[in-house]
Parts: sequence; structure tokens; C-alpha cells
Amino acid sequence: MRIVRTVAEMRASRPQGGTVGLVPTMGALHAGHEALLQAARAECDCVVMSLFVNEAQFASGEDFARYPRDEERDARIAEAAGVDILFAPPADELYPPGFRTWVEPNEEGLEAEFRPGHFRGVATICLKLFNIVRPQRVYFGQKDAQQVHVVLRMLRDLNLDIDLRTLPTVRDADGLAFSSRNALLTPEERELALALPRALQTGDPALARELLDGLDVDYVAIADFEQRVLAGAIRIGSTRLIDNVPLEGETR
Ligand code: PAJ
Repeated sequence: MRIVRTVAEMRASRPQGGTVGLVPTMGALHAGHEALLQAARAECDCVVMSLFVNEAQFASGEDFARYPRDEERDARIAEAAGVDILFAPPADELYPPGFRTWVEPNEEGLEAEFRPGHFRGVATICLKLFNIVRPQRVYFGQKDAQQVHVVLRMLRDLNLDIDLRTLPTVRDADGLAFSSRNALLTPEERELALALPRALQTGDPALARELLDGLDVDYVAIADFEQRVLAGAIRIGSTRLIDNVPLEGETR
């Protein structure tokens, strides 16, 4: 596996022929990321994983500074998963002095409401990564269903010829969706967090809200993304968790 730090080196490393698959991540890799890497490995000739904690998608006061980072561990996991190129640039390589052009997805509701500017940061970094790596396929997790929705619309609106694959949410044995932020939870907080998947699995917003009674809930709502889902976001201490469960028989 080659580790690449600059845009120029990334462009030079990309093979000319064959299918290039990109898995964008912010690192602190877990089984959810590994499922994306496995799918990319099975379907592409060259697998690129990006590792970049994108400050632009964190609103001020959010957890950018305490976001878990361990590049050595991530590199080991990526290599074991068969990644060919790990693209891990420093921040000023992607946002050099003078940077001021943004993609504005104009998304509303749910995450867009509680994280102002979040999807602008996500769409901008994704478009930059797509332009730098020039993948034919990109891999995203259903765990962030609204992110998939926003990126798919950007691909359509801006006429990008890229095939987006969405992989199902990978959960730990206790039902909690894998998330890099789970590492920030104390054992007691993790126990409380289990209420989120349990609530969403009822498929019923009113019942879900009852099961989350006493917790700090940002929203619980049915959302019509590519699939109809029951989505929720809660705060446990200083950690914010999101999850969603597809509503059966309502695939659109
Ligand atoms: P990150 O949170 O690292 O997630 C990278 C990818 O892994 C996303 O597509 C996300 O949906 C997927 N993922 C996370 N948890 C998952 C789980 N439990 N099961 C399946 N897939 C899961 O999402 C981002 O980074 C960033 O916003 C990014 C797209 C990299 C742009 O900065």
C-alpha cells in the first residue's frame, strides 16, 4: 500500500487503466469502514482510501479537536483490507491559503438543521476528493443516509459521471452502529447510547421518542431519502450519535 500526501502525488499514482474505487473516510476505522473497503476491493482494480478529518464539516463548537485520530492503526487496517493507495493529505494541501470556493447543497432538515454548514463542508470535500482521485466508483455507508442523499444529488446536479455504492449499516453485537465517535463514550454512556438503535428499530417515531425519554434528543423522524428510514440523533454527554433504520417494504 502506498501512502500519498499531496494532490500531485495522488494524480501521479492513479493508474490510467482499470476501475478506480474511492472510499472517503475521516479515519478511526471500524467494521463499517472495513465493509466499504471490502466492497471496493471486490469491485475495483485499484482501491483508494482517503483519510482526512475535514474541519470544514464541523460546526464551531463541535468535536473537531477531540475527533479520534490514529493514522498508524488506520494504515494497518487499510493495508490488511487490500487498499492500494492511502491518500492522507495535511489540511493545507486541500485548503491552501486563498481557498474560498464552496459547494452549497442547500439541504434542509435533520442533520442540516442541527449542524449548520455541515453538508457544505461534506459536499465540498467530496467533490474535491472526486476530482483529485477521479474514481469511477465511490463507496458510502447507509449509516449516514442524509450524507448519501446529499452526495447523490450533487453527482446529479453537477453532472459527475460517478457510480455511488451504498453499503448497509454495520452494527456491533449489542446493536450500536459502529461509529468513530463510539470511542469517545464511557462504558456507562455506551449503555445509554443503546437506546438509539432500540428506539429506531421499532420503526415508529412516537414509540421511538418514548424509548428515548430522558435522553437529549436532537430529532427522531421519518425521512424519505433513497430509502424511507426512521432516523435519529441524540447527545450523550459531549458526544453526538446518529443512526437510522430502513422501514421495511418501503424501499423506493
Ligand atoms: P466517516 O465518518 O469516517 O465515514 C466514512 C464512511 O463510512 C461514510 O460513508 C460512512 O457512512 C461510512 N460508515 C460509518 N459508519 C458506518 C457503519 N456503522 N456502517 C457502514 N458504514 C459506515 O462520513 C465521513 O467520514 C465524512 O463525512 C466523509 C464522507 C469522509 C467526508 O469528509
